[in-house]
Amino acid sequence: MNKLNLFLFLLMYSALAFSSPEVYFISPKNGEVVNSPVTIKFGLKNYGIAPAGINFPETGHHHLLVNLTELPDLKSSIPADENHIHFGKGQTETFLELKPGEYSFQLLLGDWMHVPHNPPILSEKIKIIVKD
Ligand SMILES: [Cu+2]
Repeated sequence: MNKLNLFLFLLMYSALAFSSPEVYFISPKNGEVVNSPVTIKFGLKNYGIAPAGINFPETGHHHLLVNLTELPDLKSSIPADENHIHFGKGQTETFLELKPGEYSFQLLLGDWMHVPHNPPILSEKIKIIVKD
């Protein structure tokens, strides 16, 4: 490796090492009024997706938190119920049948055992309205 290549390698490596993971909603957007079924698309930067059960560094799978007032315990497995939806096959989008009303959504990445990372990789909380 010549000096220029070594320099570029170090530059790219440090850019990767210092970019923190980010999880976010591609759609819907905060405040959006939508029809049911609602298409929800998950975005993830600077991190990888792996299905539940696959232990690979710097990966995880999505969890959709619906209408939660408090986050689940970030040190243990994320519960699985209608308010904590797991995407353990590595899905990056879903369709939800929802009754009309206001909903809050938040994304939380979990590791191969469904435990949030440290520090947690958590999206902004968005609110949407499902039309009649
Ligand atoms: Cu999970």
